[in-house]
Amino acid sequence: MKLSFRWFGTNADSVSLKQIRQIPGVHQVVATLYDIPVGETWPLSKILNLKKEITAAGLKMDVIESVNVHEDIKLGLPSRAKYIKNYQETIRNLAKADVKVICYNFMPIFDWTRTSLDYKLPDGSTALAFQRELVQENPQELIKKVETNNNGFVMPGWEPERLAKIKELFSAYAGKTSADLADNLKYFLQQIIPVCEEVGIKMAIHPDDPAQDIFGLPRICKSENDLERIVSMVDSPANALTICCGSLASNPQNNVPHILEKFVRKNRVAFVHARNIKFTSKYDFHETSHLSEDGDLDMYKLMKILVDNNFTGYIRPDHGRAIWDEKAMPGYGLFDRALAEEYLYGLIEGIKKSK
Ligand SMILES: [Mn+2]
Repeated sequence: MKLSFRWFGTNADSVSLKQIRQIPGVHQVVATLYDIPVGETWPLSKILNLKKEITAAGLKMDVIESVNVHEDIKLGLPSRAKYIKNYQETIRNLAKADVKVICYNFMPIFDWTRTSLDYKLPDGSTALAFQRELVQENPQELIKKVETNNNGFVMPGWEPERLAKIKELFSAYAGKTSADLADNLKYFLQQIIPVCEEVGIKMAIHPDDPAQDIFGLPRICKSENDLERIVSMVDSPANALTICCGSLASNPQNNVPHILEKFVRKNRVAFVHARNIKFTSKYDFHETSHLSEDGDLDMYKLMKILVDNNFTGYIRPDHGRAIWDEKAMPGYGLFDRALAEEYLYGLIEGIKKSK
């Protein structure tokens, strides 16, 4: 199992590669190219430059998160042909840079959604939080809130170009059902998984975050049954999952350890996001430190499943709290995520050595 750290690039991230290199036990950067419009092919030269930068810092770039999927693919529009062709090309280019895993998601319009980016915890730190009643009707309020609370960083999935088109996108999804969205995912996977098999890359779909319905949009990656349906759409180890523990836990019906174990045993987990959350009501929650004692997930249990099943894929801490007055993109500061890395490392070493 390889510990990794998400990094948005020199111009977009407050954390440097040098700092990541100094987190004990971390040798992998989960990287992205932030400046390429969704749907365009990632140019090989840019990918190789990114790899060069990361390698020069003494780190590896086996995982990319995310290569976003164009809305026309999710909507199943005729124009998807062009975007799928670009996606196939991007997969081939990433393989040329020895990338092994591509994390992506298939959520309509929004990437991850929270209703607060600075929820105060008793120790004075802040975390991301979610209140279900705020995502039922009009998304404009929430968009305004996210735009004014992002510490000046552009957050993944909340790019201004994307948000500007929100009304248009909502009308494009009007009348679309979960079954339509699932058909479009299946079609997409049928087109790209053969390319992945050919070049040795695994696609790892990220669950809907939160794993609940928002704004009446179809969502198809929220539960054990959803994940089962997705892995069977194309029966190949290249059609894999990102088990984001915190995302899946946000659906109170999900038994996260059971889900993790099930799909690890099927060899369909390529990437794990470790994150802890705490429920404040049936559907509302806030994120916490990664410790079992701070949240509702037992992190020891999750790590034990990975160690016991000889998981050889990649794992990273997910969102961290804002602590020690750090100014960073909400959820993606250095300090709390570095603490999480050491906690995960300690759990993994302890479990391995007590065998
Ligand atoms: Mn995640």
